[in-house]
Amino acid sequence: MRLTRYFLPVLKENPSEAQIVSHRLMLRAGMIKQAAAGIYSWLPLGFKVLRRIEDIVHEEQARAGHLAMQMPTIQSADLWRESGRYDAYGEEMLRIKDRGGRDMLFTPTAEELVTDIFRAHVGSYRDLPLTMYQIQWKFRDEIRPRFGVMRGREFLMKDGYNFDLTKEDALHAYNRHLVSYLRTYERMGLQAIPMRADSGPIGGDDTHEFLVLAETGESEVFYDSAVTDLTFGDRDIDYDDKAQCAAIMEEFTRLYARTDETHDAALFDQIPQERRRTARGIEVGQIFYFGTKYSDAMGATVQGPDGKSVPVHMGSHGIGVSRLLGAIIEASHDDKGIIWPEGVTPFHAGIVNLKQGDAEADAACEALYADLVAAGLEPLYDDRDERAGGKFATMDLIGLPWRLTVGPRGLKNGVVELTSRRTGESEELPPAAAVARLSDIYKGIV
Ligand code: P5A
Repeated sequence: MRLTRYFLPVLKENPSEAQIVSHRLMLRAGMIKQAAAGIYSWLPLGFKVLRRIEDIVHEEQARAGHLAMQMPTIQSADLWRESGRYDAYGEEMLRIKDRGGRDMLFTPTAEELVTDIFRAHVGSYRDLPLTMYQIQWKFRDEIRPRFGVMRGREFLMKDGYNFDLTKEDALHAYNRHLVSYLRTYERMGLQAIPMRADSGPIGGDDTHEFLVLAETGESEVFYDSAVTDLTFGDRDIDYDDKAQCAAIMEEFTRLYARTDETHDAALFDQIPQERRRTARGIEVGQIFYFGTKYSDAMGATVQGPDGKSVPVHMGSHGIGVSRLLGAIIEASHDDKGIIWPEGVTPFHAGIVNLKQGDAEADAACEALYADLVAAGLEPLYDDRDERAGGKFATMDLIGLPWRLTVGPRGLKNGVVELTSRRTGESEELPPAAAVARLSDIYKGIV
């Protein structure tokens, strides 16, 4: 992409309405624009990152054997009356009437709708286990929408639902989700710690939230500092292997890590003092096992191996897809702007032409651009007729992890400069070597 053809409405000044750095940077980098309180338009740069996050979520869900599907945003109130949540959900639910006077709503979550699909089509234990998920816009009329995409009213969620014959199978689905989420967040350059939490309006007793530690986080958390030493890394996972998933679950939830809702001061005090941590975190996901809560209420049963009809065991599992942009920026920025992890960056590298209009510099940039594209990478070429300082400031603000700087002086020696956004370190390389280096960096990511 060439910057002169792109839509990147960067702001020079700090927007006064933004209280936290991720909100400020998303507005300044021209990623989002508020449409109404807690409701945002996603401009091209923001939308690109959103898509990258969705892609990672889809890939990891597929790996875990979960099936992608899509349910509508507008639902009939009738299903929600069956589960009892139409009244219970309260003011957070956006209620709508259609022209026939029928009660409708904008989905805040989709346990009822997916259970309705299940009961219509599945009758036998032989069709289990089944996990379906979607990535879909949700609406929750939050009392205090704030911090940009972090607490929106309209927000994008990955929501998955498992159906199993037994509690044991459903707990395997729970563990499988935990494992797949650990992988998902690590690919985005995040450490998200599973913490014991409260289930709220979704229900059930077993639930973990995934928290990214950040001073601006809305949740107060208590944990044993040893949990931050755990990394998922590049493990070979067989998602059907119950014992393997259970072992990983145990490894990542053994140590004390809880949100304030489930905090137990007496237990916490048993951790050696130097490892006790109280901090703040951003909730980027939550998994639930709620047994037969919805299948009982809505009559979602299957015939078991003995011919008897039994309600299915269920759980639901969410990832805050749009919130993740905020969480990633909170975790990865400096005073110049965003620093995207390679896994989610909107463009893989920026090309800065120090002397636009100079025949040699222009030709070198065009050649670099073509070579990067041929290597399967997506560059953003700043081809504006602007001074170098302004170009660098834009690249730093929008946070591409790698920058190639091309100017007449370097070209005279046959080199361009490759700079890491994270460390600020630069290296002079012949253009072909720079392309090879970037291909190498993105191997396994692109
Ligand atoms: C699980 C999937 C559920 O709704 N039902 C379907 C379950 N869980 S949840 O914890 O309530 O939401 C899942 C994730 O969505 C994000 N989230 C939000 N993101 C932005 N703005 C909001 N107002 C908002 N509310 C929830 C969180 O990341 C949460 O973990």
